[in-house]
Amino acid sequence: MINFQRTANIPMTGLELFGNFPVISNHTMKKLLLLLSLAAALGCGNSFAQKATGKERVPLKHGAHRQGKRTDAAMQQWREHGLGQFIHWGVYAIPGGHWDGKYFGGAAEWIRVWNGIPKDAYDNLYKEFNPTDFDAGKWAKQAKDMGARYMIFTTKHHDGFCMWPSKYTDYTIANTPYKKDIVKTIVDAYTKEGIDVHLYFSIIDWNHKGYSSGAPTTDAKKAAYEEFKTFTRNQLFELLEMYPQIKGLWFDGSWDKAWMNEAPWVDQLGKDLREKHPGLVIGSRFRADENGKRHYDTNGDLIDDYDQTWERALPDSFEKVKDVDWDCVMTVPENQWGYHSDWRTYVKNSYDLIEMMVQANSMNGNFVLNFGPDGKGNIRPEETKLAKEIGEWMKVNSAAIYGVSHLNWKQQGWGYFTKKGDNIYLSVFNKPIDNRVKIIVPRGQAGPKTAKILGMTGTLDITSGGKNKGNESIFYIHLPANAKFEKPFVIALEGKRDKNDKEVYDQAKI
Ligand code: JFZ
Repeated sequence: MINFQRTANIPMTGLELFGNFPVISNHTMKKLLLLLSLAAALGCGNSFAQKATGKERVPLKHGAHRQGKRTDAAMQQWREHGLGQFIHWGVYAIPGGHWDGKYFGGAAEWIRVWNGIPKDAYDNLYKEFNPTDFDAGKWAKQAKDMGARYMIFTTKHHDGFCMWPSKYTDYTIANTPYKKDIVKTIVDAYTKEGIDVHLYFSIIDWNHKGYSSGAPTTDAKKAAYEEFKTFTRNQLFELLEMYPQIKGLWFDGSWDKAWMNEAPWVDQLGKDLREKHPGLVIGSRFRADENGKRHYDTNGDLIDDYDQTWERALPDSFEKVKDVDWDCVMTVPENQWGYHSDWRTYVKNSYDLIEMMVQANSMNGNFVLNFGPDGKGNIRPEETKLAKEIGEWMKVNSAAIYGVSHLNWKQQGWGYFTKKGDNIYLSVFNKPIDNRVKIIVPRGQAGPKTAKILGMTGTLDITSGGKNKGNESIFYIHLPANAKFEKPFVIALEGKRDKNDKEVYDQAKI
């Protein structure tokens, strides 16, 4: 059966299949038809299942190059990270959302597009960039203490300023008063702490004369764009050459029409980068297919290694996750990535963020929290406080985050499930008023043998609530009535109940 499924999985329509058999006997034809209808009826294999629902797969040259998740060790490592840190740092940290005393309400790293600021003034800011307080070791230590297992650093944002001494432009850190290679310092310090580094790279570059946001129209613009493509390619290879320890590239800006029109070229670039750097992890925000479809190609398959669409947002149910790897990148205020000295929208607290982290991991996603250091190289006190509080939580509860995956038990109002091997974690954000944490175990599955709260000694009583109409087993895990919970906490369920475990049926206590 499995073998049959594999053969049937080759994406061919019935017509194409017959086209491959120029001489076909009646007998063979009947056999083939039988096979085809069988496959369709059983819903085996993608092409057939989709045909049965009326959707034809379109042959694509530059769509997804794989169906299903990557299975190699490098990707497995990425998948298990659970928590990451994003750092947006560049010359935009100097104005920090203000120019000439005026407040810019948009994302601070976008200030250059603001009408209130002359472009050439912005483009000369780098001459003042001198972050004398920058201490990569301190940042890396803080990230480690927060529990981050990977980090993403902005090598070049949309403004085009390079935080490494690129030999392909003068608009780099080498020509600031600071001079030193910031990317190298970051890569070394984080790698030393055992944190994987991924490099953010914007394919939008407002500083390059050949860059075009729309499809270039004139011959001169087309030629200039060709130069920009070569420049971009050179810079990417330069980054891999200079920082061979990095694990992935986090692309941004690929919504640009000019870039989207270059599907074959970008596809080849991706292949070459992967060849140069085996194991390289690249998300879905890198390239479009030949029909301009981004993230998911024309056939609905994920482009590249993980879904990058969850930016400042989380899926509200596991059904929204299309059985792919994904990350959620999150800002502390509503939408500020680079340093803004005056946050005026709601600022998330550590419980908001811990809940989002758990939520993401309960649906197989990694959670990545953004930091925007200031122009001198300091991480602001608000972010330091959050990192500390998340870290304190992680010290006790990280088992519910690292290497976990989705558990298909019915979600209850108290919080979220994650699982690792046979262990099940219940991250409780809303403590039930009667101190009973309810779980509904699917039909045919055993309930838990033991329950304990991470960071506390002793086990919790588990009582049975019998079976419901759907033959699912209900259990109540009893919280110690006198325990004070000041933070979200995690209950770990271990082992499986067997026939000899006496069921004590719970009586409502209120
Ligand atoms: C982009 C950048 O423009 C922004 O400055 C920041 O670096 C962020 C991480 O990425 O912003 C986006 C990208 C994608 C969407 C929205 C903002 N999107 O898909 O909705």
